[in-house]
Amino acid sequence: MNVARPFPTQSALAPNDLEAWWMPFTANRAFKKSPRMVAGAKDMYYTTSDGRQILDGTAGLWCCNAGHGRDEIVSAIQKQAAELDFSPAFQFGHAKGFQLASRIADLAPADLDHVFFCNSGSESIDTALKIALAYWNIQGQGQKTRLIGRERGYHGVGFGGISVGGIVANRKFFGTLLAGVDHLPHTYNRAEQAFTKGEPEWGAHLADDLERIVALHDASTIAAVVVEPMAGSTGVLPPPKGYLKRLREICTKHNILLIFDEVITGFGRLGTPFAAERYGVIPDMITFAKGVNSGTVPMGGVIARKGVYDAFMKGPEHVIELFHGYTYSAHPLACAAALATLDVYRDEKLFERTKEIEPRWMDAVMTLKGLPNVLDIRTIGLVAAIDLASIPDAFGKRAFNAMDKAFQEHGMMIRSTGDTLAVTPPLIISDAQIDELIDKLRKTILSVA
Ligand code: PXG
Repeated sequence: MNVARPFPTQSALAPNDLEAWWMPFTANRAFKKSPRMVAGAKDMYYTTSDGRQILDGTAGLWCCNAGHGRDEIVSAIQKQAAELDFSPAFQFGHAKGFQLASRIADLAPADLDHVFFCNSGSESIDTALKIALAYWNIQGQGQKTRLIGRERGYHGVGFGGISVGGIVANRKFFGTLLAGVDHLPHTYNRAEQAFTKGEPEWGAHLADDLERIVALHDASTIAAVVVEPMAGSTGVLPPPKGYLKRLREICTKHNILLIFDEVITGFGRLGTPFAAERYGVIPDMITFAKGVNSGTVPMGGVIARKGVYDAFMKGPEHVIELFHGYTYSAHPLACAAALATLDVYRDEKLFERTKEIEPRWMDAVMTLKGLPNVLDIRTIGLVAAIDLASIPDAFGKRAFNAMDKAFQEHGMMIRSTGDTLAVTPPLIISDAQIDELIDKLRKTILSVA
C-alpha cells in the first residue's frame, strides 16, 4: 500500500495529509510522493505554497482566459453571493440567467440564439446529444438515433461524451458505452502535416468519410455528428483547411445535426468568440464551458439554433418541453462571474488581441523546432502542442517528466497528454511573457532530453 507523505512545507496552506483526495486524471501515487501544490493566483502567475511564482502556461485547464484573480470578476462573485446565492432554475428564473443567455447568443454566429445552461463541458455534451435525440423524436423521426463522433475526440467524461469521444484510455475501462455510435477518422497525419502553422493543407477529404457512414446506416437513422473544431485534449489537431465546411455540407445534405464542441475553442482561444466564426461554418449546436467565466465558477452550456429551439415550443403551454436540466443550471454565482468575464473580454478586446498576436505566437513556438526529441509542433490561435519522442517502453513518461520539471524547476505550468506537451496560456499574456514561456519551454525540453 502506498503511504502518503505529509506535505513537506510548513505553510498554513499546506494540508496535513495527501491521502484522502482521489485526484482526477492524475497519477495519484507519483503526485503524493512529489506534490505540485498551488496556493494562490494572480493574472498570469500561480504562487506555490512555498512562495514560488509559476507562469500559467495552461490557463488552468484551458479555462482562465482572462487570467487569474481579476478584480472585476472576484467582486461580481462576492456581490452575487451576498445578494442571491441560489435560485432554482426549474420553473423559476433570475435576471442574470437571462442577461447572460442574451450576451452569449449575441457572441454566437447566425441564428445560434438560445442557451441551455449546465455546469461543465461534460454536461454540455450530454445535453447537446440529448437535445439532438429529442429534436428528431418530437418531429416524428425517432428512428434517427445514431451519433457520430471522431477518433481522438474529447467530449468530457459522461457516458455520452466518452461514447462519441475517441480517446482509447477514456473508453476502454467503461463497458459497452452508448449503443449506435460511429466515429469519423481523426485528421492528423504527421507525414503530411508536420510543423504546420495553423490549419494544415492536407486532410479536408477525411470529412468525406461521413458519406461512407451514411451509406452504411442510412441518414434516416443518424441524429447528429459531433466534433471539436480543433481537437484539444488529444494533443491539439487544428482542422485541415476546408474540412469543417465539408462536414457541414454533408450534414446539411443528409439532414443530420452538426454539433461543435467548443468547450476549449469558445471564448477567444482561436481569436474569435467561437471557432464557428473563424471557420465560417454554422453548426446546429455549440457546446461551451471553461472560458465562459474564465474558469471561476463551474458552468457549461449549449447554444442551439433557433430552429432547434422552436421545434420544442409546441403542445400545451403548461407542459415542460424538454425533460432535462440540473439543480445548478444557470447558478447565480456562475452567471454573475460570466457577465463580469464577458465585460473583461469586451473591454480589453481579448479575442481580437489573440487574433493579432497569433502570428507572433506561432513564430515563437516554432523556434523550438530542432530541439532534441521534438517530432512535431502544431500551433493555432493561442495554442501550441509539441510532440516528443517517447522513451522506449515508457510511453508518456518523457512528457510527464517535462510537465513535472516545468513546474518544479522552471516555474511554469504546462499540460502533458501522451508524449505531447500542450501550452494554452491566458489570453492576457504579454509579449515579454510569451518570451518567458518559450524560454522556459526550451529549458524544459532540454532537461528531459
Ligand atoms: N469537451 C471538450 C472539447 C473539452 O476539452 C470537455 C468537453 C469536458 O469538460 P469538463 O468541464 O467536463 O471537464 C473538455 C474538457 C487538457 C484538458 O489538458 C482538457 C479538458 C479538461 C481537462 C484537461 O487537455 N477539456
